[in-house]
Amino acid sequence: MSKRGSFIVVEGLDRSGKSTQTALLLARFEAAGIPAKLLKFPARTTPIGQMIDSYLKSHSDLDDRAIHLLFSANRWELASTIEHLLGAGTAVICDRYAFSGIAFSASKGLPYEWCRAPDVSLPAPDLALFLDITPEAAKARGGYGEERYEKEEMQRRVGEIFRRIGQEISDGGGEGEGGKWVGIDAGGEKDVVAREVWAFVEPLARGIEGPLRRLWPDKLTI
Ligand code: Z5A
Ligand code: MG
Repeated sequence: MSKRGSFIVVEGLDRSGKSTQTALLLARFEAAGIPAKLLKFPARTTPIGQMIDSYLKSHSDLDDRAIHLLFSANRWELASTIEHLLGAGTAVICDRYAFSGIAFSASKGLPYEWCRAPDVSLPAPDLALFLDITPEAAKARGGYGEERYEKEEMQRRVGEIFRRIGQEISDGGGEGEGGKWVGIDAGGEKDVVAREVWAFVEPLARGIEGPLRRLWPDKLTI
């Protein structure tokens, strides 16, 4: 039976190096001759993504719940693309995913369970890598940008919720909760972090035999 592609998600705080590391990871796949596609959330070019982009740049205002649902809808509009790519044997690398959705909205005060609900049943990554960095070290990388959420106090709360998500996934053994969650020290040099990322990804890189799982299927009740 031919293998499906592996689904790798990279999460982390602002300036932790997600975009840097996902680009390096894509290059690793390409160098190894393994088909791979890099996606980024929010995907700002779709119609929903454009609304999100406008909100993040403070060109428009939205209710906290409305923007949360748009972030989730932005993932759902690409869910079938992810499935098709994986089914065709292409690895999918995501720069942020549903875990960012929960972490950022819950840190604004929305209930955690409510934040998770719209992402229940999305394609689950086989591996989620959390790039861990102190807000101080992140700030030293050129400071936060001008977009919403790019404030130190917000980033601290976001970090706490990411850790809760990771703990729950690890406590559940990863089964059905979206594969394995791994924290990586992202404070080192780019190539040092890249080597550590590859050490976790390499065993999955050439594909996976099991079926694609869904995020939090036990939360799906009829
Ligand atoms: N958001 C949400 O609320 N709900 C959701 O569902 C989703 C997202 C999906 C925009 O996301 C906002 O959307 C984000 C979360 C929210 N808000 N915040 N904050 P985004 O992904 O577009 O966010 P961003 O602003 O583009 O993040 P970022 O700044 O791109 O961070 P990064 O990708 O982790 O970092 P980087 O671009 O790779 O690196 C940043 C700088 O550090 C750059 O100059 C690098 O050259 C440098 N760098 C990278 N690695 C290193 C190392 N190892 N050493 C030294 N310097 C380094
Ligand atoms: Mg980025």
